[in-house]
Amino acid sequence: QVERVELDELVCWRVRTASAELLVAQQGAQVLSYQRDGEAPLIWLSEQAAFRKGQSVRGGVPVCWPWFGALERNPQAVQALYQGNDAPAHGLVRNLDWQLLEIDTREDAVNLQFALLQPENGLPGWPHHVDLRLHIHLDERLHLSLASHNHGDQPVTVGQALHTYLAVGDIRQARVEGLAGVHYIETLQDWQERTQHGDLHFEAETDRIYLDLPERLSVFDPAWQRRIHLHSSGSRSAVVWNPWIDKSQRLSQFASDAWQRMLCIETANVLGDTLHLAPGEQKSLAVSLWAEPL
Ligand code: TA6
Repeated sequence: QVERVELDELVCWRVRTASAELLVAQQGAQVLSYQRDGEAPLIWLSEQAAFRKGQSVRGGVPVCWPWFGALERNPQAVQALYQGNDAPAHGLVRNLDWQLLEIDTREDAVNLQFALLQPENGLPGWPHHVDLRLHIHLDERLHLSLASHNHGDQPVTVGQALHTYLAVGDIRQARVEGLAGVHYIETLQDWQERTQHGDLHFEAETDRIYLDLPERLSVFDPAWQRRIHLHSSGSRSAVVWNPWIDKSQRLSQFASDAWQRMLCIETANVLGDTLHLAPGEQKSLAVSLWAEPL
């Protein structure tokens, strides 16, 4: 079933199925946590998470839209649509109050539909009429789908990402599989373009944008004796991020050793893979997440 709960300043919804629990904040339609009974959590939430209006909660799946990261790192077509002054990191919608439009519960599945129905004149500094909906479908997997619907009379170009914080037993033992041969942008080395050789393992801060991705990736998580699977659609790019020690201590809501237990794999439309919507057009960015024991 679905229950409304308040965590500090935020209205949240706790979802129970026969075998799993999910927590989502109405602010930003941000999934906060997800765990199947008897298993390790799949989605990571910071032990120091703060639930404040207007502030992104550290962890879960923040929605980055209508740009990813720093606006000036986005293609010109994305930058041109914003006329505001200070462009916040990761766009304009993750700290806004969305609406829960629909709850549909069945014995072993739940559907939630959140929406950010913008006024005709769009968002502050972003005067374009595009409606956003986040569809959460929970069965034996977690399915997230972000639909953008252009109700304006002009085409728009959007950068976006489902900024998924996965929980892992120990990042130093983890491996991301499925990236061999894939090109990526090394954002920590002047955004140089490189090619991935073999599985990705972690021994320092990692912040890479992978391009021309396959639809399926997996995370070998031996510390928790499992493999996490991600199956995306509507996306050919993804950001892989772990802050490691120093960066995590410069970020909000990050306990000193928490970097060891999280890994962001962010299903995205960024750089050459940005989203183009003609007037009237709707497109979705989606990812399905599940884990299997080794
Ligand atoms: O997705 C990686 C990233 O862009 C990192 O560079 C870091 O900034 C992270 O997102 C978190 O950003 P936030 O604004 O949520 O603290």
